[in-house]
Amino acid sequence: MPTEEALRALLVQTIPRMEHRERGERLVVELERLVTSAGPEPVATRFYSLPRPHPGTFLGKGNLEALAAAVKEEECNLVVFNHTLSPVQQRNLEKALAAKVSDRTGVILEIFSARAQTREGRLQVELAALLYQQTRLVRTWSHLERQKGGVGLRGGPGETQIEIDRRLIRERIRKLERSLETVKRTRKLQRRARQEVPFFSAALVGYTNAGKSTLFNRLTGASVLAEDQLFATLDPTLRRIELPTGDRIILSDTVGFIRDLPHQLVAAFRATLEETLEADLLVHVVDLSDPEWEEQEGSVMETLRELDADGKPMLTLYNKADLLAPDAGRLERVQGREDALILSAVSGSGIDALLSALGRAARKSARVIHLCLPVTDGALLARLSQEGQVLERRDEDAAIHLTVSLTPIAHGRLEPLLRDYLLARPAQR
Ligand SMILES: Nc1nc2c(ncn2[C@@H]2O[C@H](COP(=O)(O)OP(=O)(O)OP(=O)(O)O)[C@@H](O)[C@H]2O)c(=O)[nH]1
Ligand SMILES: [Mg+2]
Repeated sequence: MPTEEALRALLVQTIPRMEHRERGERLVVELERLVTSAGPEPVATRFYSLPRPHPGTFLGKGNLEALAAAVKEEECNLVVFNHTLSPVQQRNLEKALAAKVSDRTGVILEIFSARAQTREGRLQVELAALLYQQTRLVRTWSHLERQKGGVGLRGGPGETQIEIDRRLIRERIRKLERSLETVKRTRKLQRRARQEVPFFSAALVGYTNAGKSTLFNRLTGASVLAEDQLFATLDPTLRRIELPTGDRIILSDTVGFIRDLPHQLVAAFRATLEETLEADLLVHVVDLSDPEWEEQEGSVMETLRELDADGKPMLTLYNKADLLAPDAGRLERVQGREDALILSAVSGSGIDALLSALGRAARKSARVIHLCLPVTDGALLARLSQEGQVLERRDEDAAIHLTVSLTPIAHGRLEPLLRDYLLARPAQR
């Protein structure tokens, strides 16, 4: 068994007919980056024209022979299919090719398991890997072994070993689900605490590598890992920022999406994603410089639909404009779209317009109320300035006139306490 550093990967892309080669090549660019992000070195690619996958070996006989020869010729010990393989196909291919075989989901799981930082993240990734593993009991190349607490499957298990492994996996899944429940309960408490925060919240979402973290860092002055790697970010991060208008908002950065996101991953990450998506506004970052930008934008929308977050207010950012020629056709295509901006997180062009748009969105959602409080009610005054933003204050002998901006959530919470003091409009001097 080769060590991880020595993994040389041969990539396989099938296309319905050879005329589709161009699209196939674009899809392989993404697979190459996925494989590199996971560790192995992609050394070569082979395209096969395949109208329909073969149930047993995915590729038909002729193509399989050609692939086996390519594996030898390129001295590869790992073959990665840019498709979903059934457990049976994966096993048969490993035999026929005398190399490790992985599909796209396997690669994505590898990256996630290497990246997960928080306890919840690690539990979710392990759960996703086990749900995937449960159906096949063939390792991709290292996961479960590398993970602390993994069940440590041995390669090429015999029948009885498979039975034992199945049981171990089932037990481990149950245990993980219980641990995740505990973590989730804790997070729920934290979330309630967060909802006390009186600020408008915006969540960055988008395809992996679109530039979310780069933008997040530019806007918040944080230094979240931003890299030319797929799934650089895994765990959500939140920061408070103050807009030039003085409006304060909460911005979050989170895991990127990818086309055909393995459903085990969506399921495992559902809780985290849903929580992030509870924001008042989704800021969808699209890499306009990527030839696949439209497909990527579409698959993000699809994932949002799966998570029931597609109805949320959304601002779309067409990023990496600095990489496009000023007369690029796609700039024209997105120019003037409603609720959309063209910008560059790296050069900074368009950032001012983004800040204004965020300010407008924050103000639009805010409830501005006018109050006349008795000076004796210090406690209520304190809560108002804690949970809202006091825009105006005028002190009189026995009363304080206030204009306060509240988020819808804070408004709902404070409304019963304020009822007696509300004014329809600011009091006249
Ligand atoms: N030229 C250019 N490069 C950019 C721009 N924005 C981001 N990048 C680059 O794109 C790569 C990915 O950026 P990230 O910010 O890590 O992307 P992300 O969306 O957070 O990606 P994940 O966390 O992997 O989902 C990095 O190499 C950035 O430097 C931009 O406006 N112009
Ligand atoms: Mg990121």
